[in-house]
Amino acid sequence: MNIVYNARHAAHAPQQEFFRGRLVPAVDRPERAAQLWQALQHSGLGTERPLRDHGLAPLERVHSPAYLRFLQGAYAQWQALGGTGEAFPAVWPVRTLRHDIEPRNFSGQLGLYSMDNGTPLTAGAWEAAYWGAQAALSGLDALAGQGAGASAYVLTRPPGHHAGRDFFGGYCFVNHAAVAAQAALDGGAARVAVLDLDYHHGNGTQALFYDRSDVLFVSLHGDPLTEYPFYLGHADERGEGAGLGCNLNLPLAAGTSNADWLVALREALACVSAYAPELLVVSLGLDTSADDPICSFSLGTDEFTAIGRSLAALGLPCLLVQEGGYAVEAVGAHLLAVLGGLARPR
Ligand code: OKP
Ligand code: ZN
Repeated sequence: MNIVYNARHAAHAPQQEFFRGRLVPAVDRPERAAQLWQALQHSGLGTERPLRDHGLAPLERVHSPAYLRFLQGAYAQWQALGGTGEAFPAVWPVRTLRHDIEPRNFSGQLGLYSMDNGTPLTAGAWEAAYWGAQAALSGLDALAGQGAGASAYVLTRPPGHHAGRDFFGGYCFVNHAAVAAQAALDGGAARVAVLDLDYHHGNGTQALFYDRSDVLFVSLHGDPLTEYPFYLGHADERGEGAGLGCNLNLPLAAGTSNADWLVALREALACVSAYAPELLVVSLGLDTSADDPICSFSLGTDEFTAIGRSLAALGLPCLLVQEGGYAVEAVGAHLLAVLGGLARPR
């Protein structure tokens, strides 16, 4: 098991986020990645691989240049206006409003390039997210030449799967899994599958590849009728144009039993297998656990182990990228269960 750790995740240390119109303690805190890293170090499960800088070009294959330019300078703009602490958007160009002109006003830009006010823009958000993408790319490098059963785990935060071509949201700024999937294609792969196991639907990843046949996106998640991100992730989203049939959403009601979750996992894996990708990227959210503070599935050690074992059974090169998982005291054990199942399938 190859492991790449983005230690610069800690540059993004939000204090607060909005929840139901009030500022509450931030959920995506550095402590959760520190716990994951600590668990890994005591596990003997993997070999750390170097974090290499691949520059901006692979990010530009997924995100718009204007968005990346905005993200890099956003906090400095906020400070120049006298802003302190985290910046939060407050106005958005919804239906009937224009997206084709970037406002000169910072609040206008912040709304243009975001999907919610639940994502604190900190001084270090860009640094953490940029190096998260570099970590995912480094994980991909580690897999090169290692053959079919090889796997790599990328430890980073903030998560990435809600970030779209030109917007942040859902704690995400750069879509690390999408950057890695696109880089694999650019490196010569014909087909890449992305399996999103986070509690929340990966709207950013889905949208990035929705009209393409070279990326299969399969996701198990809380039903958007009641769960964030609310506006994408329904079962009738099957892809469009050349991508028709290359998108599979398996929304599950909040409170879904572990048995039903595992049935959905089996369907997702069958879909991945049938697609015969050259690489599987897993958006590994651990916020599906029973003890997660903001989610409503009930997975435990047995189910996390089953995830690892079933991934191993696919026999595909597998790049796991960390997404959510907010039960700070428990996430380490959940991660080790997945990676243990993957390393020791029987
Ligand atoms: C990110 B990932 C709390 C409201 C919910 C969005 C949750 C983002 C989850 N302020 N905020 O998919 O784990
Ligand atoms: Zn999540």
